[in-house]
Amino acid sequence: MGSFYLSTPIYYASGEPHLGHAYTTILADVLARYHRRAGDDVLFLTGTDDHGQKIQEVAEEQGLTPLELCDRMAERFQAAWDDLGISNDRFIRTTEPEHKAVVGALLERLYDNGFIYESEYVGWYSVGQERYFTEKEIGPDRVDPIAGGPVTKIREKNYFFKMSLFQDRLIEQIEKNPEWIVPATRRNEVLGFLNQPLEDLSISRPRSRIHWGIPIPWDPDQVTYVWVDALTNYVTASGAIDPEATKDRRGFGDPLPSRWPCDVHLMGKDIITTHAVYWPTLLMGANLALPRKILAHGWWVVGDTKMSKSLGNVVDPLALRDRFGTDAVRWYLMREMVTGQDASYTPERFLTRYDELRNIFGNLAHRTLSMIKRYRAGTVPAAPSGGLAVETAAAVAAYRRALDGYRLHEGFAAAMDLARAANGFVETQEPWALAREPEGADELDRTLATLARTLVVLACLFEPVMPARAAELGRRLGLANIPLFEELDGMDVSGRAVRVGTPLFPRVDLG
Ligand code: ME8
Repeated sequence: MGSFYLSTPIYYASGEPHLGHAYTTILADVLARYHRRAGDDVLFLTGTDDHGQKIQEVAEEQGLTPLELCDRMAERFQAAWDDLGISNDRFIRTTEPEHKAVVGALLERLYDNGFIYESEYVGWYSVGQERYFTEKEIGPDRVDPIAGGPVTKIREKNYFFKMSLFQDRLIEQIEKNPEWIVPATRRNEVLGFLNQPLEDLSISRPRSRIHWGIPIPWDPDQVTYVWVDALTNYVTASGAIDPEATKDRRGFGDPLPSRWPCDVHLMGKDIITTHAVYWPTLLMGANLALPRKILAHGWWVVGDTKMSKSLGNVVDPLALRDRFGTDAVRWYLMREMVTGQDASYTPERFLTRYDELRNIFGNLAHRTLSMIKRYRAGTVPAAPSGGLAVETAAAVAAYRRALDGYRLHEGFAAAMDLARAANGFVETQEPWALAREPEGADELDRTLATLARTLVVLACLFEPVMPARAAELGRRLGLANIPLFEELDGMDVSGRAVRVGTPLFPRVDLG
């Protein structure tokens, strides 16, 4: 039992929510639910990144004010997260007054600590990535090296943060804490980046060029660089900086009760540098603790539009929700991607993963509930468990090890293996044969009690990834709530009235 604070990136309010955003947010949701089930007091943060040139431009194109665009998109993101069963505790927007005050306070703190100076910037700016790139990074074709978009040469007055001063401290932090940036490929990538001298970071833009941002407190002709603004959301939501207390620059020395530092920042590999270099050095400059972990996952590649006989050319798994249900899509995304690596969506793999749900977990639930109904009038027999104890304990331990180590795919594979083992147990016990012999009654009681108990354990293990289906299974087993991990040991389900219902994962007509 403890507390657990985790974040997703705040997504640009310039575009519609898509599969990539959904993946990170579901990943965070699974971890949040897992930690709640482990008894932790969880703060799960997501939101939108409302400022910057890109938003300003898209709003202009659409004939809206930037705030109108952001309001509209924040609603779209929130609706998308409701549809996907996301249980975030807070949805932050960088246009909130509290956030603007915290950004101002953080900048003043850096200024007071002597880490900010004014200078001229000459460089190549990508609006797509909202960042500058060096001559070397853009190469001879002069395109942004991440998405290949255009870059523009800019010469202007900016404020700079003395990021270069923190290079050695950052390298030491990464080297001394091998699990700080995961997976290891990303950690090596960041260390590689730090092989070259770290430059200072431009943290403002002239208001004459970009008006849509947070003014620099001591120079309102400049607005805060959108990444500094955006990254600070993690501190705003934690309550570590009280904007009221900092107005007169008091309160800095007295840490407020807060959720800072964050336990894990989740993101895609595209934004590892901003999170693993800019952000920690800014925190160092402001005397704030570093986040405990930075996890950058891989890409979903949905490029393969190969036609599939079964699902047509559905190239976005989110579109499969209508037919297969939200939980099946969440299952696919979490089970299929090796956390950290890239994965390619194909309809064939989706169907394979759905069949796994239907034939193993769904089948176990259906046959167990049906047998309790048929042989014991729908009441779980009062009998000690008679098997599967070793398999259950091993599955729960493997699952918890995997989720604690952010290997979600492995944890859910362990849970599915337990369902597989339970189906094997049904085959060896042959409850239908026991039901025919009067002397088989005790063994049948033990068998059904064991299976019912295993289903409760599975509801607990699958709840983080499939909250709606797990809750439904819990209700059919007569449970008001799905138990926490600590409640699983010695849990008694005997005497509960069960309900069979329709299959949890029905056969889907693909015609
Ligand atoms: O970068 N596969 O916002 P953004 C997996 N506002 N994940 C993907 C993905 C894909 N194909 N495409 C996008 C920003 N993502 C900034 C963040 S945070 C202080 C500011 C996910 O709307 C992934 O999490 O471009 C990636 O990092 C994020 O969306 C980028 O979202």
